[in-house]
Amino acid sequence: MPRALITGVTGQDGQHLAEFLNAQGYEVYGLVKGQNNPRIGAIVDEMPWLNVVQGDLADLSSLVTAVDQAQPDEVYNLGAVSFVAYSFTHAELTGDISGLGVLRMLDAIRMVGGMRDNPIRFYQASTSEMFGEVREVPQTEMTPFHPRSPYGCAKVFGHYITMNYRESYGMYACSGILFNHEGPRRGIEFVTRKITNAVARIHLGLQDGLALGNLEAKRDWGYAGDYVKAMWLMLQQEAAEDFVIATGETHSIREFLDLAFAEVGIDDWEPYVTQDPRFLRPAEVDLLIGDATKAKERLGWEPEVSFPQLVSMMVANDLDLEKRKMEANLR
Ligand code: NAP
Ligand code: F7E
Repeated sequence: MPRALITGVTGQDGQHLAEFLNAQGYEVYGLVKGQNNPRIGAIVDEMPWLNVVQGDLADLSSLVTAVDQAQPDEVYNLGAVSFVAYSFTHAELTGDISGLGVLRMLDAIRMVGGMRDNPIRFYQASTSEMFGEVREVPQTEMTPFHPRSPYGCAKVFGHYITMNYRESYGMYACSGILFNHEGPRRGIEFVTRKITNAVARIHLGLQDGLALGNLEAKRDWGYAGDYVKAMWLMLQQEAAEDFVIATGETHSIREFLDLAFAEVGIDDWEPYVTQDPRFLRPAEVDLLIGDATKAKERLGWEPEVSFPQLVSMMVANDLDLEKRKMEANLR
């Protein structure tokens, strides 16, 4: 039975990946930080087969212990401070966890893996945010980086240190440069889920409106369930390489609003949406669109969920959740 260790298992991708690997027959270990992390209960209820190990990307010794306990064949480093807006106000923390945390995990793997016959394979969660102020359209594995946030800068470090450990020590270490991917498990702080949650609540009479920042930004949005399969495929290749994972389509926040409000029969969302400068960023990433040709040709990977299907799935999920909360309150 192959064994995998996932950092960031309480996050959106960590949950999808844990389920995917469990279905593939893996023994799955999930790294959870914090003395009394409130999210442990929820994931253990949902995934009783998950082996929880303690560890923090800020603490090398805890990572060594976790890797030693799990003895994984594959490590997926998904743990990060991942909210771009938050990274501007918590730049040092972001650099420490999303940047140096990658180095610590690579070192933990070298220390524990160095004592084994079969090497540990490593996946790093790189991001389209590294392209930032884009130098070409669409973006490929060869597009130069120009990050626009402390988060993007930290991820560039993580990306290059992964490449450096591959080149220096012959490690099977690779990065997936993933464009935005969403779904019902997306955190409420991200714009897609913020919108679908608000649409559901407005429809049910629980909320009057929605305050957003820059409506003109464009993103290449895919479905998280499709993207975790690409992470796994990257670790099944003969040699470690980096891949862009994207849909190849880009849509503005306005287009997302069009589709989300249409799901509850509202054609004109303007009366419900206000623009609030609090949600603008000191520097913005205006346009992202990825070219995943390499992943299609070499990994045989294709996204399956379309943009309209993604929006529809997220609104339906939030309607269901909010209705269940209302029913529970009436009981
Ligand atoms: P997420 O939902 O924000 O999850 C982040 C995870 O990191 C959480 O489980 C969190 O645990 C964990 N974490 C935070 N600080 C930690 C620390 N000090 N030690 C150990 N774990 C820590 O993010 P996601 O959307 O699933 O994304 C997964 C990864 O892919 C992240 O690295 C993200 O930067 C990257 N990425 C995401 C996207 C996207 O569109 N989703 C695109 C490209 C790259 P707690 O909940 O306990 O804090
Ligand atoms: O913002 C604009 C905002 O926070 C998307 C992370 O997973 O994907 C994610 O980063 C866009 C930006 O995601 C609001 O200014 C407008 O232009 O949903 P987001 P993100 O910044 O693209 C990348 C690939 C990652 O790697 C990250 O970890 O939407 N926007 N109004 C808003 N954004 C938010 N959050 N809230 C608003 O009210």
